[in-house]
Amino acid sequence: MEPQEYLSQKKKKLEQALESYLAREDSPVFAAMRYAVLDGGKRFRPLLLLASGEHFGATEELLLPYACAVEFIHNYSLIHDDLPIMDNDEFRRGKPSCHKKFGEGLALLAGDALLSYAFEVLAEAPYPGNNYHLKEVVISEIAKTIGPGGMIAGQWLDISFNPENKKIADYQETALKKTAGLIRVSAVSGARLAGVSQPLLEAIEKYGHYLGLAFQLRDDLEDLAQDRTDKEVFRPNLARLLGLESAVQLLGELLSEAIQSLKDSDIKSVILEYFAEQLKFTIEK
Ligand code: GRG
Repeated sequence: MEPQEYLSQKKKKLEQALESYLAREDSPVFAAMRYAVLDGGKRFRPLLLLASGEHFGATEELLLPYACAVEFIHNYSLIHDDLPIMDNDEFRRGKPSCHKKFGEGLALLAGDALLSYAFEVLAEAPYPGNNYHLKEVVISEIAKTIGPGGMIAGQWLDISFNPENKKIADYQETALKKTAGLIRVSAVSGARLAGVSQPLLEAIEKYGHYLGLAFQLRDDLEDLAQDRTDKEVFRPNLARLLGLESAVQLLGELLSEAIQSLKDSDIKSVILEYFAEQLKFTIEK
């Protein structure tokens, strides 16, 4: 099956599952959660989790709750990042951001609620065969990736960033923690739930690492190309530091590394390769 067709089928299933989780209550908090999560979003991370897991033989039924949890976590981070006290963005996915629609208090709570709901979904998720331990490891890895040493640390680096004397490594540390971690752990969680061997897990982890770094650099490139970086001059943007052409070159290298990580371990998945191909960036002349 072509990657586009596979991904569009999976996206439909994912949207149904997200809607069903979020239909639980008719409260203001759930309304704000639904507004933020549904009706938009590429679903890059949950689709990656599904594709990685299914490639190694896990079932969609097993993987879907984990995929939804990852998307809830991602949306919590977007709601909080958009708040005036953070990035102060009035729009998200082409519509008013959650706090513009519902007010800051309710948006803050909707973000909190999505985070805790994600862990409720994870706690109640099925586990492969009789291997409960795999589920524990997956939940623990997700928690570490988004916690005080992971995404939260990355967001702090981001909002306290001062570009003076900063090196490429500083930008990459921020990107790694803030953005790449959740992408890496999505790819790894799918494979782990499928019960793959340690060498294959390491290959998927490397693939997710490079894919995640590429994802952030591509976002930086889009900001730079569309001249959206002025207001964020004190937020890290590696593409601005490197300049457009060098950044595009680095992006190509990161994506090649991601694909190479699969090839080195003989992981033949056109779908996983397609995730990398989607992140390619060409300079319009
Ligand atoms: C506030 C705790 C906390 C964390 C925030 C991920 C993050 C950390 C902030 C989001 C802001 C941002 C621009 C991050 C860079 C990563 C990125 C491009 C996120 C947008 O993800 P997409 O493109 O969005 O997958 P969709 O709408 O497709 O889901």
